[in-house]
Amino acid sequence: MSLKACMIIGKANVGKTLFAINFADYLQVTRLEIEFTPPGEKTHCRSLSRKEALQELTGTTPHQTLGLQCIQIQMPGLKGKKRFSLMDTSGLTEGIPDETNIRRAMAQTLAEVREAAIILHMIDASSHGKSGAIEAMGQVDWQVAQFGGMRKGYAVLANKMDLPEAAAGLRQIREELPGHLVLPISALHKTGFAEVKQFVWRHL
Ligand SMILES: Nc1nc2c(ncn2[C@@H]2O[C@H](COP(=O)(O)OP(=O)(O)OP(=O)(O)O)[C@@H](O)[C@H]2O)c(=O)[nH]1
Ligand SMILES: [Mg+2]
Repeated sequence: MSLKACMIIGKANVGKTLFAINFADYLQVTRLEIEFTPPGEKTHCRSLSRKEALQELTGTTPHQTLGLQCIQIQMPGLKGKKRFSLMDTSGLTEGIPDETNIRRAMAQTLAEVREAAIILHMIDASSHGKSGAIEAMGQVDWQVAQFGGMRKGYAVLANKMDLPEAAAGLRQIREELPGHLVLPISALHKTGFAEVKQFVWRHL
């Protein structure tokens, strides 16, 4: 039986990969055994230290991740351990991207959504609040929320809460997505992780 998947989904550059690496670290994974599945290709495994993973897999340019990257996790809790696969995915864009590789990776991400036991929908709260004026939430985030909201294991992660613009962004996200669980976090500083862990634990 394959492990239940906890999928991290969201637009490019919101911090999905940094979160996956740092959340694994928070859950006491010392070395990352990552299964890489580029779209249309076979899965291959690599073993990386946290430092190597941060250097190689995260970055400031959008679309750094172009495929599925699964980290197997044994989550320690009060009542023993629970195993699951933490699935990092390729970033989504508004509209259909021109580049074939990004298009294929996005299709691969969307195909996985149905299978996932848990969906962590990440939004960059700092860029969400930047405009000052009420800027309508993009179509992509809106649609992910509509789909995700029909299921139990769905939560929004409002990321980059360490940045000054993020407080306004968080308020805006909560206004735009009423009725959804929104957890504020900083993937960089590992804040809000206890709440995310609790949510994941409950839905496995
Ligand atoms: N200040 C701050 N920066 C962050 C945080 N999370 C991510 N970043 C930065 O945002 C950038 C993108 O992070 P990634 O984790 O590569 O983003 P991603 O969502 O995986 O991006 P794609 O793979 O391109 O879709 C990097 O420069 C990170 O250091 C955060 O909580 N706070
Ligand atoms: Mg990434």
